[in-house]
Amino acid sequence: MAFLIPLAATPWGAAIIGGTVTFAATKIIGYFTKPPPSPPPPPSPEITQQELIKSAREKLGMEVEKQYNFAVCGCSGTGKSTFINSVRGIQDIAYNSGFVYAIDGPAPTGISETTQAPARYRWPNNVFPYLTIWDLPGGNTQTHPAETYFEDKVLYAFDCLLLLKYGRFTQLDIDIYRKAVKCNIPIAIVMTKGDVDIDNEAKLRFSRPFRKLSKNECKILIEETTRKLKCDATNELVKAGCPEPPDNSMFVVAAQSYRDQLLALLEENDFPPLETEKLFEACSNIAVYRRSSQ
Ligand SMILES: Nc1nc2c(ncn2[C@@H]2O[C@H](COP(=O)(O)OP(=O)(O)O)[C@@H](O)[C@H]2O)c(=O)[nH]1
Ligand SMILES: [Mg+2]
Repeated sequence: MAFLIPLAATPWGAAIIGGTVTFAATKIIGYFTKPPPSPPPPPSPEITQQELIKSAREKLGMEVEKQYNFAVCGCSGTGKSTFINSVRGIQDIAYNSGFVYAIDGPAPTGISETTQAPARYRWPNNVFPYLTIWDLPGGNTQTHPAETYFEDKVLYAFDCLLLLKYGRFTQLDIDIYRKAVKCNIPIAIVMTKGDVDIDNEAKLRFSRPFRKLSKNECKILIEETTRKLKCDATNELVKAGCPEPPDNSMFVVAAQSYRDQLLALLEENDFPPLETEKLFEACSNIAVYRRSSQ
């Protein structure tokens, strides 16, 4: 698990393939209870580790020596804020003028992207005291220009990028992917709202919604739709001239179902969380592995 960079681009790919970073899910809870042993490695020979630390601090107020940091990026409406709430077991709240930000509180959904700044969140009850997850604004706007997005948001200083996608990749998504691969920054391609795609597919193929299918029909439909979504994403990236993403760097998720499962609200006939937990495990594995193996 956790091979989030095409192997040709990583000097430590072989070690990962050897299985040294495949940990049991239950161990993740122990990962982020200690500060990282070292800062993230520099992304290129032109940027030193000290410069990385300084840029992260100056541009985002991000202390990379004290915390692991995951970035959730992708264009507006892909479900970034919902995902960030869901993995922390927090209910969504619609943005309104009375909203008060709290680091362990909800990321508001439906916020106007043009006014949004990168926002950091932690887990409630200090579950992961040394992990911060960042809600990044969608780019390609006057405030967040696409050309310099990767550098402006210091994406090379994060432990892992989660590139959320619903529908087609935007040019900015493709640029982020390309730069992440070039700089050896772990990047996961996350296809959100899997429940919507799979339900649509159920109606198309069976003229019935997903919840009306048999267990076996559900299983087959999930497998085939997941495969198709990953195949489409791969084709899009390759067509755009990017390296082919490894299969285990792509995840189809249903974040709201994952939250329901965490909160013991998921019922037998509800839509399953798909690969949400697998994604979180993979990001955690790679983050800890990179910081420990310098
Ligand atoms: N069905 C479904 N809808 C989702 C899911 N995740 C997000 N959404 C919906 O997608 C819309 C945009 O979500 P939001 O988190 O605000 O997107 P953001 O702009 O990327 O932060 C909201 O109406 C969410 O309720 C999901 O897993 N399944
Ligand atoms: Mg949002």
